Amino acid sequence: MSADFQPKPEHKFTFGLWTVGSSGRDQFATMDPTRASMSPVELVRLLAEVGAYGVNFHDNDLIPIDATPAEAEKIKKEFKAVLKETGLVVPMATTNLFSSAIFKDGAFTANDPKVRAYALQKTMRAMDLGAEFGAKVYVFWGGREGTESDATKNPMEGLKHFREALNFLCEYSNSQKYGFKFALEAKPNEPRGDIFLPTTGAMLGFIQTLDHPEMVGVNPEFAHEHMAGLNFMHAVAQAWDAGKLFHIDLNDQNYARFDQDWRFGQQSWKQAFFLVKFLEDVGYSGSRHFDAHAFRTEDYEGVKDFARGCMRSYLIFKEKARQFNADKEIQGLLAEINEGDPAMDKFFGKFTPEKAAGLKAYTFDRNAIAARGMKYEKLDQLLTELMMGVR
Ligand code: GCO
Ligand code: MN
Ligand code: MN
Repeated sequence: MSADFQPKPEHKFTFGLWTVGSSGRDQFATMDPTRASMSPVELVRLLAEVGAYGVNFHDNDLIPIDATPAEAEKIKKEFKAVLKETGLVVPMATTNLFSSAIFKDGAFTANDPKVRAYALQKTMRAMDLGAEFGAKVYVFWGGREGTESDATKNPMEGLKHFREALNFLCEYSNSQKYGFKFALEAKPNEPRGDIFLPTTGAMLGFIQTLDHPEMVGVNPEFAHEHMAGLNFMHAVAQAWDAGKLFHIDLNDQNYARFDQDWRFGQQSWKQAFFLVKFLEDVGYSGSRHFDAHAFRTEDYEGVKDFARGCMRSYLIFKEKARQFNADKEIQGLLAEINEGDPAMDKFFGKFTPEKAAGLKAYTFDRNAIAARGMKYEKLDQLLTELMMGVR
């Protein structure tokens, strides 16, 4: 048992520069920043101090959008040096296609072709930057791809433009031999009124319409599915089932609220537990990326508490999942619940006309079957007590 809950490189805990680097400004900019900005170099040192494995970035988290080539070179040199000094790696990179006002009507799906072309140019350059730092996963979060009024944009056009952009960028990655896997991140709304492809499930359907579906998977985010009132673990399971779980954004959020981006494990304990249990049970080996922010009440000591808390809670849930899998009473109940029925075996599996005829002719005692108590109350209470630490 790893009861010290200390993060280790094999846990693959990563943070974005924009997460621990958040200055505490809120979404509506109703309050000034509450923390002074830290440089990328300082943020990498902070992440190393708390025990993270890796750091991810948007192009402009590292290189300001208006930096001169000489400034960019200097920043890259310093960043490479601090990665070497600390041993942190860069598993994922992405593009900021949402901060500059040029993206007010979207990036790849903007109505203005100049904006769409600029978004492609910016992404190719950002892919070059990510590849230079060894990133293997490239995330696409289309925060501004959407509408406030459906009078303004035809969703069919939006999908077509998004598809063309991804097809182009897959070919670009191949032409440069970057070996990127693309991970599409869905969000239902914010900052747009409605964002195209609002859920992980929607992304999974869309991927099959691309020229290189094998290169493209998803980056589901806990908070985004919860904003839409959905079950995050179910979305992750569908992605895993499809072989498409290329990355994951962990954080926390009350259901059906605005984007909260809380510390992982802060609020939705059971959902977080089942998520961690799922990832560990199936053997997910990618990054556990925390896309969250410390409360704006915090100084940088509080930011460290936040980052440590994300990782520590993950490891505690992992330990609880191990206990769940080892608990005799729980496992006994599960075995009972999932008991097979040999008399039914002949009706399952591949279709044959005989099987269908046999099943159609069979008589079920519907009321007797329905009368069986499933013991789910007992099972769930056992889990609740295990999580509450009295088991
Ligand atoms: C959000 C998103 C972003 C993305 C990030 C990386 O709600 O703002 O989650 O944080 O994950 O842009 O693609
Ligand atoms: Mn988010
Ligand atoms: Mn995210």
